Amino acid sequence: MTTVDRILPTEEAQELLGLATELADGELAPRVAEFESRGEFPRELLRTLGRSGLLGLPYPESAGGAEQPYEVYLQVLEVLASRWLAVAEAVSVHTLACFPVAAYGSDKLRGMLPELIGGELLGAYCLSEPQGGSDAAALATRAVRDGEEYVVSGTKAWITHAGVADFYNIFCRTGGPGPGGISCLLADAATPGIVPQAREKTMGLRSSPVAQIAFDDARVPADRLVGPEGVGFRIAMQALDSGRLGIAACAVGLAQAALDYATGYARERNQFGRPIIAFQGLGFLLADMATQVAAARALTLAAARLRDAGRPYSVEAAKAKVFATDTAMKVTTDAVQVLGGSGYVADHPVERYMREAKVLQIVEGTNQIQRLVISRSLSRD
Ligand code: COS
Repeated sequence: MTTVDRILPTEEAQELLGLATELADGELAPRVAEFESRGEFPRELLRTLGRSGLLGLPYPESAGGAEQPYEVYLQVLEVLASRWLAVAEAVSVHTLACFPVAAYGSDKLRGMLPELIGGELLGAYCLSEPQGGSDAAALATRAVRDGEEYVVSGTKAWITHAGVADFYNIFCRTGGPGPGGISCLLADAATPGIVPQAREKTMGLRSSPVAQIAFDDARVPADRLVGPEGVGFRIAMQALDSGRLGIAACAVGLAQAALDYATGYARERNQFGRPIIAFQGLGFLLADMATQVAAARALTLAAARLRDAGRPYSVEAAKAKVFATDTAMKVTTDAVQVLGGSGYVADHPVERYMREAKVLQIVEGTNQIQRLVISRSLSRD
């Protein structure tokens, strides 16, 4: 395992990263292969991370978080992702799901934050729909006010933590068409009429449940409206700006794991009387992989520092997400190549890494959508 040379801003951050590494090595690494092959969600492990304070890292201490800069949170995510991507993704999705209430919730809703991010509960984020993925502003799930409740009907798609989450952020239409008619509701998962469907059979991340959720006239109390009516799209986009950095960090961790494994293999494996890393064809391939991982990490942390400084960072988050996830796809594919036939079978984890990398180019905005965000910014002053 290569040691990544990190500069962390405080001793506390150093300790947090040490704790995350300990948990990643002691709790995640020994279980990942078995849980992935069984397709079992490690709910108890998420509780362990929560009790260790790793489920609310960027949120204020008053809200039950650890008040860490994003720069630190992302490096923790990276370490978790290098051992078990689905667990790191779960932490990232939960952090995303806490954003709407933390940033836009009423005093009453914000009062729930210690419970939401304290570690016992798990959140999910319901934006995509069967007919509206990239075009998020076209979403059709409706919420109609009826007295002190909203009645929600429609279907959400590709929901990570469907069926295992304790609370859902639901982006739904309370007004007319377009982004201005969208609102955000925070619903308890146990609300009657919220019905998770059968799990999708995914290419990778099999321990992470993903499914559609049907909303069959689910009644959500009106005081669970997050922010005013009509600002839901803005909330969703801002949450995704942060979430995309989380996905970028997951990609860096996965790519680092693939690089480490392929390097170890290339040093041990002998052909023609010497380790295969001594052949320039493979040595240079590994050199490019190492350079790409370092560049992806640097870009991701640079965007995080902008966020930490309170500066606009949407476009930089999109660049980080594109670069880091494309890098993860390339580096994991090359890692399989380094192992040759052994890379193509499940005896070695690079086969899983390559399957897992693919989804990172798709979730929280496809890489085509990230390029749209970047190119639009280039066409403006
Ligand atoms: N932060 C804050 N506000 C934002 C924003 C952001 N990052 N992005 C857009 N907005 C605001 C705009 O400022 C605009 O507000 P006004 O109407 O007040 O001017 C409004 O939202 C609409 O923005 P825009 O016109 O850019 O919306 P589009 O319909 O063109 O959609 C994209 C923009 C394509 C970027 C958006 O739909 C998107 O990100 N799609 C991908 C969805 C996604 O990531 N899904 C994954 C779900 S989680 S797995």
